[in-house]
Amino acid sequence: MSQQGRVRNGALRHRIMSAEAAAELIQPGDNVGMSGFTGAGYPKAVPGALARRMHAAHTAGIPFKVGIWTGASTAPELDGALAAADGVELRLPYQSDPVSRQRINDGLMEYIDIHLSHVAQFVWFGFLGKLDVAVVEVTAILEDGRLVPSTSIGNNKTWLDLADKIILEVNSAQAPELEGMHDVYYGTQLPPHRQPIPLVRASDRIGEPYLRCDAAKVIAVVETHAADRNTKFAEPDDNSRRIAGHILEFLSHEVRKGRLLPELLPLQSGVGNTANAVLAGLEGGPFGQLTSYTEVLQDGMLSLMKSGKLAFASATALSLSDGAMAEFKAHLAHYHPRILLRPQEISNHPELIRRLGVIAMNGMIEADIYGNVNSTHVLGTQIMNGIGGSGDFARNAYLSIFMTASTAKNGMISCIVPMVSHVDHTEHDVQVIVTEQGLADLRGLSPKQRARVMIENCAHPDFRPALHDYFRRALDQSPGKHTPHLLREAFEWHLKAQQGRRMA
Ligand code: 0RQ
Repeated sequence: MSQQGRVRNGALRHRIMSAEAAAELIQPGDNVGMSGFTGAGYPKAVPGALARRMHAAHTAGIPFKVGIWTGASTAPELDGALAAADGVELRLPYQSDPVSRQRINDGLMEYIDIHLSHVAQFVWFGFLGKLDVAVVEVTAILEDGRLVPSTSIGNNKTWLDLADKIILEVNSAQAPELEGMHDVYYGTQLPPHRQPIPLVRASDRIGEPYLRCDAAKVIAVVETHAADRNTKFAEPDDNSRRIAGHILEFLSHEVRKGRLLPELLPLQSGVGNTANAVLAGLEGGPFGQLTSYTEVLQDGMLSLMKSGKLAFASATALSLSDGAMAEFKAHLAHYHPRILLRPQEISNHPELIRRLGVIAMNGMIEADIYGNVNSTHVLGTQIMNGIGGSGDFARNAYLSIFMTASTAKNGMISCIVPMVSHVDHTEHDVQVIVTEQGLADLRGLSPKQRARVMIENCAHPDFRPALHDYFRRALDQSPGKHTPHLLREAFEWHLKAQQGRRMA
């Protein structure tokens, strides 16, 4: 398709301009809703032009910052460039950019880490203030002004509906065949008028393949030709392979017990190398006709689909390495009918996750002996990425599994601790914890029963004696015997780690 062929609406063709000219239309103090979800479908040109404008303003002594709202993480061209330009007053929801992370942890940038399913409705409810500008990447603009979405949908529907002004980036590097792979649901109402969402299988189509867009609000159209972030994955290491093995064994056990069918239930998988290794493990596993109801479709899912093990995947983003994207483009006829991309308020919707009975598998920083999970903060105060969609899935899943290697920082830090230094998922939302050491099935266990299983099955042997000793003394000395703790000691555990001293 020619670039001309991608902007098929006559009126919008007249609004084509450079990224620099489009960035001039964003004002200091604006809240800007940008497309993008885990490095897929983010605008490639306007953020950089905006960052250059901010640099120039700052050099002239003029303050220039905006609020940046997205679907989830983006890429250096967006988050990295704007953070480096000191141009972000407040960022939400999930991000994983090293420059932004540093600025947030240095106290130079505000960050609101909210559940991904909450973002759209919080904006509709008016909880986050006014959305001034939407900057949204699309694959094409149809003659009637509707938009063919890109490799992610994220919060784009909400940004387009609610922003005063819209800037569209039309990216001719995105495969034109993405057309038809999206399902944009327009039936969401505000309470008290909400109706059930009519989705009962991961593969159900409930909406439209296009994003609606009021052409009168479009102030600029920018043409780009740039690939998404190359989300590379490492070959699974020993720890990831062992974690994957424990999960597969557990799922097989659940099938034998009659608590899962051989095709399991729709899978959700978090981001990162461990999650990717678990998916790779499923490829060699006994299960077939799998489905996925997830937010991110990454390399592992695509190869599961290629091998025929995964029959269908619903997500909000196609977040692939360059190699996997080439495979996807080369075999579009195979993948097209097997994948649907939806707005994140639907991919992560608690009602749907509960109804479908999703099996959620997410990474974590640490878990405590009672099963509380920290997904976001290193040693209690430093943000790593954010909660992302892990909470949407964990609380509402049929089975909620969290995984990590048992130690971090070359074995210096135990990822199983007496009390988490920050809590994202409470013990009530966590059923299974897995490390390379083993798996703790916490279902039906009281806190004290959980503690013993967590230490024996999941903690690294180097740290087991210290954890057993803590638990024994807590049982003896804690004023409450339901969830025994030695409060000062629980926090000293993390202080020692902060000081680089080994806890055991
Ligand atoms: O630090 O990068 O400086 O070496 O944390 O750890 O082992 O590389 O783990 O890539 O699987 O990510 C929780 C961050 C795990 C991820 C998290 C240090 C470790 C390293 C990363 P370095 P690994 P992974 C769907 C679901 C929240 C969002 C989510 C995440 C770095 O899974 O962001 O689940 N989850 N979304 O050294 C000190 C510990 C540590 C530690 C690890 N106990 N103490 N440092 N680290 N454990 C996707 C979306 O929602 C979009």
